[in-house]
Amino acid sequence: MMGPMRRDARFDLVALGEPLLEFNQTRAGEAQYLQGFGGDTSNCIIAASRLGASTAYVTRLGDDAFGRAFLALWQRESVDSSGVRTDPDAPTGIYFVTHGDGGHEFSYLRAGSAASRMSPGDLPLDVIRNAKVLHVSGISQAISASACDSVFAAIDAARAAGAAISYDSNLRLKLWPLARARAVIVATLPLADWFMPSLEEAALLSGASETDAILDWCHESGAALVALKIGAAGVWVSSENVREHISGHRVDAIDATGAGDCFDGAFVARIVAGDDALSAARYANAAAALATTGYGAVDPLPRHADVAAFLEASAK
Ligand code: KDG
Repeated sequence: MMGPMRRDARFDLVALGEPLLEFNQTRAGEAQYLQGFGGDTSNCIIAASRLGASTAYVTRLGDDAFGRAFLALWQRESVDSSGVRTDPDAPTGIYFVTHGDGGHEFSYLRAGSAASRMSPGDLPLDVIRNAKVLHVSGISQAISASACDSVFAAIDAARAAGAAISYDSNLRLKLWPLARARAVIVATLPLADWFMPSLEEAALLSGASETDAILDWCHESGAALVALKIGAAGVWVSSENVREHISGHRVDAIDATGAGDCFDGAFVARIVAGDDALSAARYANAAAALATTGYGAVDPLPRHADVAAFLEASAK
């Protein structure tokens, strides 16, 4: 347990999921890997914290060097970890990122990890109920049945305490088959205030290929506000009243790992700061572009001054 527990104020954002130690290939085809940090919800919470939100993370770590490295990381990044449990009997998960013609690919060593042993009975409800926004993902739900149950229990507790829910489907077909993923994700959509899938995964989930049909499917499935992330081409924002495309920014992209998570954290940080959905998405779109300009999921996550300067320069 590290980091001060804020009892005086609610956390802007609490995220729940699995952190993974990252080994990121430095050059396609070569066997050199840079060690970093990943895990979609951990990336998201660090992005939000760097951009000025007050944050906390909920997970289970192994009682190992990698788990301790994460606790130190969150402390450096001002992410409260009083809701992080240590599991003496299971390891912290890891993943490798390799790069090829088709972009980046993830290979996991996470089966049986500490985070996959999360269960509704040992959730830190005090932290979850203290959130203005709870962020969860399809990966948090895919890693095990008890983690999936934990996500739904956390959503219930957060909503009952008045929190908004932010949700990224982050579809990983290495973790669960499409039919099960779709069933769980569709059950989650009506509970979420903001749904932030990538175009590729929303196409797979919906079975549609046109953007409008994909967005319609999201709303028909219960999503109130959708930010559909389309990589270098930017993002679509869609709700009952709005359907607008925000163009991508031209940057020298090195590694897109974690860019979608950065979008999520930036979007929520700006909404909590008072932006409307379109302004928050414009900001998050810029933050996510900057996140692609360095290696790894966490290192290149920008700070507010970086995003503000980038937005100002791109407005000229
Ligand atoms: O979005 C980036 C994440 O996918 C990466 O950090 C690893 O969380 C991860 C996963 O399970 O794919």
